[in-house]
Amino acid sequence: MKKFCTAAATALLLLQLQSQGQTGISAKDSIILEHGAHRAGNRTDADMERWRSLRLGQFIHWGLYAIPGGEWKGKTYNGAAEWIRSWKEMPQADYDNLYKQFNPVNYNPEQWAQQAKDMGTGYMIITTKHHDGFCLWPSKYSRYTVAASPWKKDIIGPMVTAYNKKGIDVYLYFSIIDWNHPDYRASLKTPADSLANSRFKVFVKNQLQELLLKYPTVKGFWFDGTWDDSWKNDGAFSDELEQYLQKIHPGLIIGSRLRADEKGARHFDSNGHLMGDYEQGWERKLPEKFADIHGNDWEGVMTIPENQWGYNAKWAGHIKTSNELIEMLVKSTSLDGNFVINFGPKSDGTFRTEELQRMQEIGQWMKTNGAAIRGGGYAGFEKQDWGYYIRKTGTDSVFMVVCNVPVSGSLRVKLTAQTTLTKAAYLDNPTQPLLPEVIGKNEYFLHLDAKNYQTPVVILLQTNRSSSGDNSHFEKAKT
Ligand code: FHN
Repeated sequence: MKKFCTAAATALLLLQLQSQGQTGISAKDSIILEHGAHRAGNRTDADMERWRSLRLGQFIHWGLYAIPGGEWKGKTYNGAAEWIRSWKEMPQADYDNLYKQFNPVNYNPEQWAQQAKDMGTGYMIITTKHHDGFCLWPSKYSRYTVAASPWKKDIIGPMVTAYNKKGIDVYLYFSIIDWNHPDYRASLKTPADSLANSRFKVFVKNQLQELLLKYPTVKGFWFDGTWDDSWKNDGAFSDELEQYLQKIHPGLIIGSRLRADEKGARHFDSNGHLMGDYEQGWERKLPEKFADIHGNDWEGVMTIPENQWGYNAKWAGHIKTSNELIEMLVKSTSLDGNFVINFGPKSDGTFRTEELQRMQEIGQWMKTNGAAIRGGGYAGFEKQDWGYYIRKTGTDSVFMVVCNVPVSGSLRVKLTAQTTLTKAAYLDNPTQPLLPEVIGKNEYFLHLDAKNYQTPVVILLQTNRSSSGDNSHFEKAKT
């Protein structure tokens, strides 16, 4: 039977959430949760403001799975390369011995950081430990680490230093699932399982604390592998863990994948409120419209092929082009979200050609148009078929990112009531005239130059939000 909400603090939180329209659950139907959401609305501190402003991220999945690269003994694994250990054709003992071959002699963190910088990346996420349990840092709590490999050295430290030097923030991916750890249990069926799980929780906490102490400049954790029963049925622990980590590392950013509430609800608690600092459920998909994000900070993570995160020698199926990825970045920004593109380096420490090409092409576009992305967000205008509006947050400057140029070359610009257009200009060529045709009080046509656009074209609009609807400046300009 549901317990009805009586506690003053819970009621206050609920009222705040309801007034912000973040929940479809009325106060009457809300239940008391000890381990549900602890905050109404988004974080407003400087760390979170920065995360929100960066918009473009680079995800790197790197680990032992890069060695087989989706193949074992001449056979091709159809799943995601980083899951190959779970394939029946690959004996687990063979996988668990791959660390003896991990020797990325061409690993050059400074070059990686430069490439990421050139792509326009504001932050990066690196897999410190994926589901296989292999640690890319020399953890004192595990023997299954880089220290035991022929490479011997830390991978993470030099990466954090190199990226930070280029002004790129670093986030640490950490999988709770750990196939290598003797105490990891997906579910707890016996008292012995529960004992093992208790030891495992201490191990997890120790490793996370170790990572924060070793790499104090990191900005947050990116948790994964939190869907097993053993984890999601222990909301008290993940709650305590999140609070502990944010206490020892103030400002630390943690998405919604870490926690479950005491009823096993993940991401959103049983009252429908987001747990964690941003919504982390957008994996290989993006929200369609602004209403889908319910006012929450969010981040989408995307693979270049269909579903490969770690290195797979044979990419199959549709491989996203740079323009597709740019459009996803633009769409995410226009919906107040961050967009993170995944790369899976080879086992020698280099990137495949297709990935390098995308980094360069996206970088080229960002060099000219990055001003529309960084610090951009939802504009509040009705979406049009040509693409996406992005507002330079807190200003009257709005970018139009045109991803589909109509055959007519005419772009309808529809602003909200009381908003008029005062100026329109190409972002890459502000002196070239772009005179709006006034078709209504708050409606215009912009006529693009007839040319073959190879990448999304960006137009910067200056708007006046408290206007009387006077468009005479354009009429004058036309005569
Ligand atoms: O199983 C993993 C997968 O390998 C990859 O790491 C992605 C990244 O978001 N997360 C998991 C699936 O949700």
